Amino acid sequence: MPESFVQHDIRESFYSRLDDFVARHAGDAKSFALLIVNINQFRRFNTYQGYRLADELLAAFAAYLANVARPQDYIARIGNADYAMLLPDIHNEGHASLAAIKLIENLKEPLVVSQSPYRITANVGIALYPQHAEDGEDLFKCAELALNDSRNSLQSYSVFTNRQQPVEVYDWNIENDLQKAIEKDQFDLHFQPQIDLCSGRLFGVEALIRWHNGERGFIRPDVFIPLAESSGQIVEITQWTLNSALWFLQSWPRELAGMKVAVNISTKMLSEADFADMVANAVGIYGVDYSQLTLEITESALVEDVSTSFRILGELRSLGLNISIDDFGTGYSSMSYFKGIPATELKIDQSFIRHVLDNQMDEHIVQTVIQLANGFDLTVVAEGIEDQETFDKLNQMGCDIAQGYHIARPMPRDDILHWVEHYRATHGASEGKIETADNASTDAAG
Ligand code: G
Ligand code: G
Ligand code: MN
Repeated sequence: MPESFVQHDIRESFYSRLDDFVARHAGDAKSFALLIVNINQFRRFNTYQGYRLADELLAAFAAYLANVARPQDYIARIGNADYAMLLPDIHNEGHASLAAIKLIENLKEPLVVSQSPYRITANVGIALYPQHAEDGEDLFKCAELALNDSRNSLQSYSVFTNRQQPVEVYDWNIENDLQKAIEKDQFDLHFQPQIDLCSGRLFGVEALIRWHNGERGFIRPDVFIPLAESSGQIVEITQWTLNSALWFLQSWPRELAGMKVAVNISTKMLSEADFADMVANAVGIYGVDYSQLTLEITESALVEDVSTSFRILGELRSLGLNISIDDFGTGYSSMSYFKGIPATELKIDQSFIRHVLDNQMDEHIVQTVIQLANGFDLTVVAEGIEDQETFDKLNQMGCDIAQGYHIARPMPRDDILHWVEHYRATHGASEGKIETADNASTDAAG
């Protein structure tokens, strides 16, 4: 039996094998690599396809690893969706990276499970003996840190570097804590107002998720959303966000009825077959009007898989929902998409708004996007407005809606209700000038 035959080892026997490897390589300047390979979305596969198929997937994956490995490599399953590989005679990072690239590239061919093809992706963390650590336990830690780094940075593999060490978040089982956050209700929505540039009327609010973890304090969504995306937990989080936003909408005081709430929707949700049903169900439960809910999808998500995203968004659009293209200008979408874009709104990315006063190129881009939006009958929103001059400039350029710290920061539910009350009482007299004195309310995570 070649060593690369996959042993469904418990962790302990892997650790002793790792120690053997270290003992065998100690002193004679020979090096080897430890790779930890994690199957993405395995938990979801288990949930949706059932454990029988999941077990077959594991068997197919193990066979796959054995097939790409050399005879002298050792492979073991060390966790639910984790495999470790010990690769002798790997002398440097480049050599180890090549092994990881080979493994990842060949996975582009779908695995056949129960006669059906399944596309599997994996992340790989790499550590080298003796360069990164001189004992098994530390080497294992380095490979785990590299694996986390690869997931956080959305790269398919990562080689351990010292910079991965001090950052606490790498050393943290964030998935576990995310699960607890869902169960223990640690998420909160903050709301940032959007106003009509021309009339000054309140247009709606954007809901932004906040996570307060008891031990680690506030964790930014740009840290945990990508992790939730790769673990599959994004589905539950999106469900939570939609429900909370709709609950908020339904609880508006009567005079605010008709206000819109915008929810950010992760790219990953567009590949959920039942996403449109999920949204329709949630709207049904709260009895709000479809036209009061806006789904914000980043432009880059939209162009990743145009036919799928257009189809799903078209479905949602036909229900009467608003679809906003977020971070517009950063996704390199082709002008030809505009003919069929199932959207109602464009949000010009903050990076263009920031320099609209002092950079002519950005001014041109903003003006072009406004014209484009007008031509296709889309509402155009500028986000990231931080001063009155920018606000005035955008108004003069014909932009419809404004959002940004200059108007107000995202704030908790009770604060936004007060803010809106105050705003409505005063904005009539302010003639397009935004009063900033009263909206000092700060966003805890912002
Ligand atoms: O609030 P700000 O730091 O708050 O948000 C950072 C990023 O996180 C933005 O890109 C924003 O779109 C995204 N984001 C905020 N709330 C949510 C949410 O509920 N779901 C998803 N998918 N992304 C969110
Ligand atoms: O990707 P998306 O457009 O959803 O991101 C919204 C993000 O922009 C949130 O993190 C929100 O807190 C932030 N934001 C909102 N207004 C401003 C602003 O005026 N300036 C800056 N720097 N960030 C802002
Ligand atoms: Mn947004």
